[in-house]
Amino acid sequence: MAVSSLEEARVKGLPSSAFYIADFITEEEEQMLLSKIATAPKPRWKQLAHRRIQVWPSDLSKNNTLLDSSLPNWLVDPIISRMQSLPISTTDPQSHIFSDSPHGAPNLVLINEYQPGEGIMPHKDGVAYHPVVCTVSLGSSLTLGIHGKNESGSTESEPRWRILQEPRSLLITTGELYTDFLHGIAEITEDVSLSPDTVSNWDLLRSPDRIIDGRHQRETRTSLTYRDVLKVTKLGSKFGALGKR
Ligand SMILES: O=C(O)CCC(=O)C(=O)O
Repeated sequence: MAVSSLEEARVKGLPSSAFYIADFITEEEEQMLLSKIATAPKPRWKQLAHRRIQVWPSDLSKNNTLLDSSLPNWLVDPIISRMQSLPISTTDPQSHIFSDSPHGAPNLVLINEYQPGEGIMPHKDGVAYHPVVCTVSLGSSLTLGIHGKNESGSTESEPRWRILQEPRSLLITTGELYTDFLHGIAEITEDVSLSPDTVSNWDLLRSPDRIIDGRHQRETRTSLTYRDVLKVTKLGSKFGALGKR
């Protein structure tokens, strides 16, 4: 990780705020994570129409509540520890991206796996979470589209901005980008028309030279999205209350 504060990783030209760090994890760490994901028990995978997912430590209940439980170590170290050691600005070395979140750290990890041609419709992440999303990408690059709404209130079909997420990178979205805009991944096998003019984080990429004629052919891409769920319930406290009757 070559930056000493998030400020150095800010994606310019976007609504506030996005940060992109190309080499957030090493190749060995990427392989470790891919192998943990691949060897997770089969029922962990949920097959959706256009991707498959794992949710750690568990799905949210209907009212957006997480059952209190720790994340496995391989999802904490190195990723969460590294996020927490990265100051937002060097003038305040104690502050990090989850300093102001209710639990001071993410407590939910959603793992998405996309084959070429798969994606996710433009959406907002909603009110269940503190408005910070940290996404670590594994395996392949693809672009995340940032969409606005048109005058009639419907989602714009074409993204206003695109962010290229390389393997081993960290992308953080927060603020207006979280609350006012939608994000999605187009269901295509190749990202095209990639250039400094069309990719918001071009100057922060590790390997812009791997994009030939503005094109990038997708391979299997896995993402780990880290969030802090606002409502957490302890099962133990419920049993405790019953026990006292
Ligand atoms: O895979 C990604 O980078 C995006 C995932 C996403 O938008 C979501 O989980 O809500």
